[in-house]
Amino acid sequence: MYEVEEVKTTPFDDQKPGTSGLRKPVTTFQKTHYLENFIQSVFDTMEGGVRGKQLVLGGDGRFYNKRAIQVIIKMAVANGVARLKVGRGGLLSTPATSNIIRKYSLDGGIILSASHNPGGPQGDFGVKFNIGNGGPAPEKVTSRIYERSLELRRYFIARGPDVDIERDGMEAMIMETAVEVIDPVSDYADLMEELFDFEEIRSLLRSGFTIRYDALHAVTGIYAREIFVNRLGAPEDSLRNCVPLPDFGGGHPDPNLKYASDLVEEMFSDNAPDFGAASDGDGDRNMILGRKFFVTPSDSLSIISANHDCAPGYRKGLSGVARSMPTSCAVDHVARELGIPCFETPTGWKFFGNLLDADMITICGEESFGTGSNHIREKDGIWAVLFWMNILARKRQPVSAINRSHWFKYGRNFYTRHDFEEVDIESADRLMEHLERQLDSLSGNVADGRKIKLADNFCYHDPVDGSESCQQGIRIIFQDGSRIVYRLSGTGTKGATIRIYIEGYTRDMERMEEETQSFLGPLIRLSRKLSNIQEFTGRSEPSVVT
Ligand code: VG1
Ligand code: CO
Repeated sequence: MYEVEEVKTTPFDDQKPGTSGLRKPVTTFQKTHYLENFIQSVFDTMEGGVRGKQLVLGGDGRFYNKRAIQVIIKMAVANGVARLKVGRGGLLSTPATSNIIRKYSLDGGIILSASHNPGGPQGDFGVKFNIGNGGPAPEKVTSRIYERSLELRRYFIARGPDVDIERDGMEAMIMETAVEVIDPVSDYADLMEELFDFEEIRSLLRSGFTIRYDALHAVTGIYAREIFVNRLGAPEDSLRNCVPLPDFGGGHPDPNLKYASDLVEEMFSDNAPDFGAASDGDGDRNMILGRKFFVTPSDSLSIISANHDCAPGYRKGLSGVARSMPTSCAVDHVARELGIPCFETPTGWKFFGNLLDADMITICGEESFGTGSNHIREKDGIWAVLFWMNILARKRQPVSAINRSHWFKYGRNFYTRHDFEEVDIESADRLMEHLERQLDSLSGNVADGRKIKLADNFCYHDPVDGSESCQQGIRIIFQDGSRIVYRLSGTGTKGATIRIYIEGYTRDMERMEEETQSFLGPLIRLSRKLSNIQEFTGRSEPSVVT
């Protein structure tokens, strides 16, 4: 019924994976051979060859997901993959995929997602490749894939009928490949039950504690229903937008103050629930809200780390923690108190992989609404939500009270990120060069009355494999602990996005409750001045402030 065809193709020159996989407009992926070329490049560069390997395949359900799933199944068959597990309906969140790879000792996985980017025919699509530890392919692997894509002249695909992926339990032997359709939720939900005290959370919910979870019409809807409603007993109306849609209902599936505005509005209203949360397209990001209270992702990482012993899975203690460089230094204070190391890595989850594998860290996170631990090798939205619920079930205090007492103990790291999106690429490059040129003169100098301790372009030396990743962002660190960081996004698909991260620290009780943008006002103005952003880009204000 199926026949392998070798298809002649010509290479594309733009298949270089960014911060998190290959991300392009859907229309690019729809070009003849585009998806196929990239997948064949992934297969061709797998260590020891792809023949006989066991892989998992799923996606966040966005437009083109189902089409791409069929293409990849047929390419896996043609390339002699031994076993391919496919999420039912083509669905699998990024964290669930990571778990499947680890639980079943697979060789890797393919996740079809452009994460928080909008979907639909005019939206974005993406392909992420994860390796045998369950984590995103490290740079040495993604560069191999890219190099291969530049010389690819043929790919293999099986011609034959589409595979029915709508029923789990289905298993078919297609040529030499066992194609198995799996329930995308149950293994993941089981893992969560091992890590957190579900009984305690159930009792919190029974006590009248109310929650609202917004899946933003993306993949976590199916996980949220099983975990929060079926297993934890939360009422049905705890769920918002929990049916995955190919266009995410027209929105950005990005859990932040701008794109999850309906949830934010509800959480800041007078009859707000006690706890609110949201996740992104592929389920690896999270936003945590209390009644009339927003927890910054950097604070969330710090609070989870400080309260790790609330969750049964972490009572043995933490071996260390890590944060991406632009993430606020809040967790550093917790690490110091716990007497454990704190690592600083470049942006992107792939940089945590080695530290997790070597058990040098247990919990890690990024300012971009990503938190996770050694339970898998991806950031994990629902995990973070459950961690918070477990802390709340233990402490029986409002989210705001937990966050405030954390500030009183460790001091507060005020933090904001200003994104200038869809900027002309050349102007963005020129702005970065302009900053780079100033670095020497800034170091040791004073800007706006603040002494600069260090100004550099961040270079990471991986302590596990000795690899070096430089040019990871310009950072200006002041004597008083404040920081300004500049970098260009590696996930956008339209022009360039300049991200400016601004952080200030205080232990002054009088200033703890100040509004973030006003506390950081002088630093924000300085960040604009040093970069000359208005002149380079013509923009005076950012498009997104988080
Ligand atoms: C952004 C975030 C980064 C995150 C990455 C992938 O990258 O800043 O922290 O790891 O997205 O997240 P960039 O290069 O645009 O700043 V996801 O949820 O897309 O897998
Ligand atoms: Co994501």
